[in-house]
Amino acid sequence: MLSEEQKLFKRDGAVVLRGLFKDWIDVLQAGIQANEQNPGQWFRDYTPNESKGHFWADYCNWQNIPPFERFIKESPAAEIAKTLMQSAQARMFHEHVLVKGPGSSKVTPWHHDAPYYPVDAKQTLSLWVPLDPVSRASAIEFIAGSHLWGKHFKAQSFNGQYYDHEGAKEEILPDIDQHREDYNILGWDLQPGDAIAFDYLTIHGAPGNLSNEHSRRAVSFRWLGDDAVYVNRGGKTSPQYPHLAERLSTGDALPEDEFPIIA
Ligand SMILES: O=C(O)CCC(=O)C(=O)O
Repeated sequence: MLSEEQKLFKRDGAVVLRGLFKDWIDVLQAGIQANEQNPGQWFRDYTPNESKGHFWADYCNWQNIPPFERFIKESPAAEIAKTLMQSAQARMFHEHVLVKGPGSSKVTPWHHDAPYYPVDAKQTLSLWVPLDPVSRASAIEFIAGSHLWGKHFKAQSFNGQYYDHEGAKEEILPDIDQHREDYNILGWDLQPGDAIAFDYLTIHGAPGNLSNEHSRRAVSFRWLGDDAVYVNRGGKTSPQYPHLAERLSTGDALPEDEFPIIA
């Protein structure tokens, strides 16, 4: 099962999974609603000055949001992550809610996630699960094969600020939008029930939400494989986990209570 998807995930660093989460849409919608009603400490509105079409995000709340906890522990997500990562186990890193309201013009800039995470692993997978139909024009996009470039581009927030990591000499990401024809850019029309699996090193970005009728709600569930360890990046990370920096050093195993092995 999933052998074709496994090949594409390995080759392209991103693959679409069709219809595997149809039974989980109501659960995840309830999770987003609960998150919005009771935001966590890292809640961000990226569009505070907009009167409409807000882009908000929050993360690391799944242990306080029962529908997210249910999805993580009971849906096929962990087994799928394990299979695609070709890992003996799948560990939960965190969930990330990303909601663009109807007509939101806020673009998610091109980036890859690994440089700002306080973890290191060869086997990594984010499962981006949309809860609304997403047209190709509004779709999150991926640069095929960019996870194999051997690059760690300088970490940048969704607002364009660079992270200041001690001793880091990372390159700046090239201007992809000016040279789209130079890249193999992947993106898909999506329906609720579909998902996209991608590697933490795969470069990705998303346009605004071109639909004026509905939001573009998504939850990205971040998974880690067998070799995952903690990394102190010598500066702020995203997520931040300040308590981990106090008790862990680079190369230490991740604490099981906070980052449990699910499958
Ligand atoms: O949903 C988006 O706009 C971006 C998602 C993303 O960057 C991620 O899941 O890592």
